Amino acid sequence: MKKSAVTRLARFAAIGMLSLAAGAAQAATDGEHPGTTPGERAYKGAPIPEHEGTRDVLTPGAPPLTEAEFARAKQIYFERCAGCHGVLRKGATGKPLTPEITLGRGTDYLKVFIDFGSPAGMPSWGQTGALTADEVVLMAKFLQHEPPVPPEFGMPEMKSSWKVLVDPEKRPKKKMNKYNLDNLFSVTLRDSGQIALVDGDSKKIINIIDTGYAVHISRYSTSGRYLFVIGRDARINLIDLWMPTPDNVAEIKIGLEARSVETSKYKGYEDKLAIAGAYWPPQYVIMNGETLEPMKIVSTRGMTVDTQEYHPEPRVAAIVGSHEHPEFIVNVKETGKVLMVNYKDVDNLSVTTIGAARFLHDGGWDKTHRYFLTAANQSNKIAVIDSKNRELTALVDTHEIPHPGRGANLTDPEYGPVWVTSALGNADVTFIATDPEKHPKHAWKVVRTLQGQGGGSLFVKSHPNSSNLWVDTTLNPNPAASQSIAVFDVNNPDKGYEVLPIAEWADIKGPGPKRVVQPEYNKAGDEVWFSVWSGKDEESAIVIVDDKTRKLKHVIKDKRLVTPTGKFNLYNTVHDIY
Ligand code: DHE
Repeated sequence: MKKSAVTRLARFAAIGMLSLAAGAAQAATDGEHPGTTPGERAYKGAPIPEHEGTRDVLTPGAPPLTEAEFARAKQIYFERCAGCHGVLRKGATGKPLTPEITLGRGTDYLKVFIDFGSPAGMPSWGQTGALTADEVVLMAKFLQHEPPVPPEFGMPEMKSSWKVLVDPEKRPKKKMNKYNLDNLFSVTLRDSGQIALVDGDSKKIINIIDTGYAVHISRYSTSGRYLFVIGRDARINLIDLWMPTPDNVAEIKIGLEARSVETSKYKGYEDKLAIAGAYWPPQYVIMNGETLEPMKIVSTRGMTVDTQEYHPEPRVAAIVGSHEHPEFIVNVKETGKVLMVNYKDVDNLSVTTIGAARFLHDGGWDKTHRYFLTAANQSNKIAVIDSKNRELTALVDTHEIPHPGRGANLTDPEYGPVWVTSALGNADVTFIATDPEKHPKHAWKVVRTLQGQGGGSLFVKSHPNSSNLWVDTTLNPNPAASQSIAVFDVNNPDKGYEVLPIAEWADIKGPGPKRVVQPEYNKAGDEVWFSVWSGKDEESAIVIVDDKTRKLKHVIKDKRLVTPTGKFNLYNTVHDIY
């Protein structure tokens, strides 16, 4: 077949959301392979924004595809596969799928693989009905062609997407509302591409604000005045919390796909700068903290920490703002490198590159805010980065797929200050000692491993004013676990956990997975908020538990709360309290 470069400015058809309900509906025959639950499929195959203007190439020797078939296969790939295999199919948490591999395997082999998946975590797309038999064959053919390459997204594209909706000089000079902003919650409404601003005191929704597609996380400026929200489509919204009704004042797209945003926390730079990291193109962008004006774009392409091979698509994962230096600390997933980006001179950035371990994902600070503990989740390690001395302090081995979110800090009765993570791949709740001064013998070692309700955990949380450690099991295949929360007494960790029936307390009628996700404290540390995350067209809720009594305190239900997932309390997020 002659090589014809088929260049299209085709837009992807609007990509249907991979709603959790669809994931749950596929639950039927996951028996083919344990460990890849509908929830995990929804998690790893989360909605991917449309990628416009890819350069499509039909490859000699690969099975012929019509233009329409190629476009359909491309959409399925971005929607279901790119999260694990990467946009360029070079491999990430999933294996590489480039033509020099796939052409040799051929259609029949690839078909079986897509249909039945693998125990290593590749979902059984055919058997579970996520893909029809024809779509399985289509994908087996598509994977033998060169991967369509989305365009780069540089300064011209960013500037054309950048809007200042309210000029800084026209914004309020003082707070124009009566809300207790310290106890504000920004709630991700994932599948509606919005956030709900909720008053933590009254539990009332203050505003529902349009943000990016498949919105992901929120972070605040250090003064607590501004809220930054990033969508998976790499759109960032800047929200002014001083307005009579807080709302958008600026927005920008910093790529085609992204997950992380953070602001400058070092003294003298408060509210000055923001940073966002993209999955595609693989890059980070430093912006003006008041207007989102893009100032500096830096690609993360480069060599992997272990084999020192070039990787064309190292995606930017978690980003934290250093308290020790004017620096952003940037996780680069596929190369396994942590970049300490010094923003003192944005035009001449100095960056310290620390080799950690591949597949860096999420993470958070120890209680002193000096050490950044972050999961290299598909390497089953936690990297400990010393933000003061700018070095790798330790690589701590854990079991399958640690997933901390930002983790939880607490004082273990025997080992002193510890940072805790749970895991996607098992029931481990892992305590890593974090005090090299008073507990040098234990520092940076796993000192305690409790057993939670099971695998499929995404987030843990505690609070300095609490004696509880909360562990979700959002993606566990057993609804009894995915619809409840486990809570440990930090003063008596070996006593085991209590299970609270959070989804039952929400009292949501009708179908839907009702997954309980991400505990988040209020400012006082006496309430814990949980999302009860159901399908896009089903009812969801936020359940609030009294931290002392562990009894139900309040349920927020509102038809505007569409697929609530992450919740970010202003005071705790600004001060890195978890
Ligand atoms: Fe997230 C944090 C990436 C799927 C809810 N998620 C993060 C971070 C990264 C990330 C890199 C850390 C950001 C930071 O701290 O700067 N998430 C990804 C993915 O690549 C993945 C696996 C699949 C995808 O394609 O997006 C993914 N994430 C999900 C979900 O399906 C979740 C459960 C529901 C949703 O809203 O999409 C989800 N991720 C979250 C939440 C946080 C997060 C709530 C922030 C936790 C916190 O407390 O800071």
